Amino acid sequence: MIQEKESFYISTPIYYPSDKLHIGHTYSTVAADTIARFKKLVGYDVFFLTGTDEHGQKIEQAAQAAGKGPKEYVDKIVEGIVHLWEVMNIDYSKFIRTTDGYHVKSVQKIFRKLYEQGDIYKSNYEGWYCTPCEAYWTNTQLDDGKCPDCGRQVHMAKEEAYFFKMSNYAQRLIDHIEANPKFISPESAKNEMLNNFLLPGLEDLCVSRTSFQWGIPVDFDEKHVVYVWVDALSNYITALGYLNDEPQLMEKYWPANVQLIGKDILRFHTIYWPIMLMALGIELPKQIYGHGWILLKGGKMSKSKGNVIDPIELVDKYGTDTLRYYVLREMPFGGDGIYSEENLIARNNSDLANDLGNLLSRTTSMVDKYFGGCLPDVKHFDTPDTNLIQMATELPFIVAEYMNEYEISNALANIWKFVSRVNKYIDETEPWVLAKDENSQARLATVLYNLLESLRIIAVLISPAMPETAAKMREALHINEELMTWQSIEVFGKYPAENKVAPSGVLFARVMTEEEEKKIEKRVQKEKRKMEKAEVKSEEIVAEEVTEQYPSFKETITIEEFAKIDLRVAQIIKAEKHPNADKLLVLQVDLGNCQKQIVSGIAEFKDPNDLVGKQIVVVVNLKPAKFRGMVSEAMITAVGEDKETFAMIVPEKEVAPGEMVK
Ligand code: ME8
Repeated sequence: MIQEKESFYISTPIYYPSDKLHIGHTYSTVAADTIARFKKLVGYDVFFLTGTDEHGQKIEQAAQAAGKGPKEYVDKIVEGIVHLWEVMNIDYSKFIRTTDGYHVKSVQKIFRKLYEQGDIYKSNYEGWYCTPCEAYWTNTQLDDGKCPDCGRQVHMAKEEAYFFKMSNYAQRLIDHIEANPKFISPESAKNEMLNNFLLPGLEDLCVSRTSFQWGIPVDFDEKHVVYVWVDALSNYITALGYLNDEPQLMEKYWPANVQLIGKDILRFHTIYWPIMLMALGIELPKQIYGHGWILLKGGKMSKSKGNVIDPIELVDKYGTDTLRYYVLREMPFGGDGIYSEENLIARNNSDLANDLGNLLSRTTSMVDKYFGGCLPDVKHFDTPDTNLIQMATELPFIVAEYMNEYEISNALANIWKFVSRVNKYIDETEPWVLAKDENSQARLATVLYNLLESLRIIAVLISPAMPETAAKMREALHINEELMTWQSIEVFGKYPAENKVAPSGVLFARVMTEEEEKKIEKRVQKEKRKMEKAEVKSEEIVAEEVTEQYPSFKETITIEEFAKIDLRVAQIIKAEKHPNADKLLVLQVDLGNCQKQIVSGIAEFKDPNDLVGKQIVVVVNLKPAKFRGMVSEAMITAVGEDKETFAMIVPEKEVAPGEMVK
């Protein structure tokens, strides 16, 4: 824990409003938001900057093609970006647009200052120009005659231009990188920048353009506009008031603690940007972190391939926190990750719906059922508690260590190790068994208390990554904001005694995978074919009718008669006591393509908390019947008459819900 409020400044790249933002952009911003929220949680005074990079030839051309003025064109797209960040629950401190007046003025002052002090000079530029990247390249830099950054066609261009004497600062930058090993992270990015760009020698950078208009004019030579990267990179300081009206933010937050970027824009951020800052006499950011790419199985996402993944569509289908969790968990920080919707669904179903969601609903419903929602303030500790409490106490330190290195995926993996541990604790302590023994009430209350407290710790730890889920958990646990602070989880046992909770709602809904859907479709088709074949076969059997008598428990039936009974594997998704009958349980079961309710007389044999998640065999085409007002649409299969002998019929291994029993 830090003693005083230290400042922490984090930025994302500012996005081009020329394309629809996709899941890759979302990753950058969600990762930055998670780090910002974490730093706030542990007590920093955080400034989190994001925004849009709105100038340049590419945008000018796109606006022309759309028959709009460039400002009108970008305004519309920026609206969509702001909306996307709202949907993704991004809590930025400031959203900068490079068309904002204060930014434009500061950039003009920056350019003039660099010119007046001799870092920028006027000359002619001739070289290979890549329009989409807005970059000039030399012959040797071209990759097979194409742009080395994007691989597209370049063309020869010549223009009067201003140049920045990069070489003046190259050695200082090399020294800085060597003296500050984490300045460029990860290590691979640092080596790439040193070996490919800095050590071979830097050429002067062309920092103005005359071939188009849509940019910030050089105020002392108006036919030039400022090179879009000088304009864009400056945003990190103009947003803090550098050379404009409110420089106090600059004093408070600069130098930035971490500037998060994708690895494709490393060269601009780790070479041009620090050199610009050196020339302006400004301290360098502490760290530039180049994260990997979200790729698709077939490679990069691109509009031309038509395979861009739209985050809004995913949020509509799965919810904000499922998407946030997925990108944060699946992307190794620094490395690339492969996006697939099946993996997203699998994470949602296993980590979120099953492991976390069920843990919360099981716990709150047990507290409700056994103690009317309010645990008595008595404690009876036992062996399994020691390990659980130790793990819970160590966890915040482990998570903080990973988060301080921006290894969000590892931080989440450790939180989920604890979620599994807590689930195992329920199996070890068997609260439903304790509930039946009058002498075990103190022990039962202790177990349930430990569960509530563990859930509170989990809620605090996941709050930077999944703020909405953390808030839902806080509500379900019925605790105030003070118990959601970092300090409050450094010691186990802050959950208030005799606090009242109610059974929670569903945190994450289980989603059927495309594979499951396909399987069901395949099964339906297979069954159809079988039925057709069976008809033929049954005719054959009829032709060879057997007349002898065979022993039988009940009257013998034909295969056609048996085929009338539709037996299926069902997954129990909810189980609770019948409100008006002690002997009955009401089960909700998943049958793959539908859900059914079953009212069953097994309350004396089975604890409902024990049933959720189990697969059983049920008869699904029995005529529905009502039991004390509740409809039963199917029937479970089981053996036994009493507690000792009772056993449900279950498949030998997990199968897709809805699978036919034959
Ligand atoms: O580069 N996976 O803007 P931009 C991960 N305006 N990250 C990705 C990605 C993917 N599939 N696709 C893009 C720019 N990104 C400039 C920045 S900053 C002064 C100016 C990341 O909208 C990309 O790496 O093209 C970059 O960090 C960010 O999205 C913005 O990309």
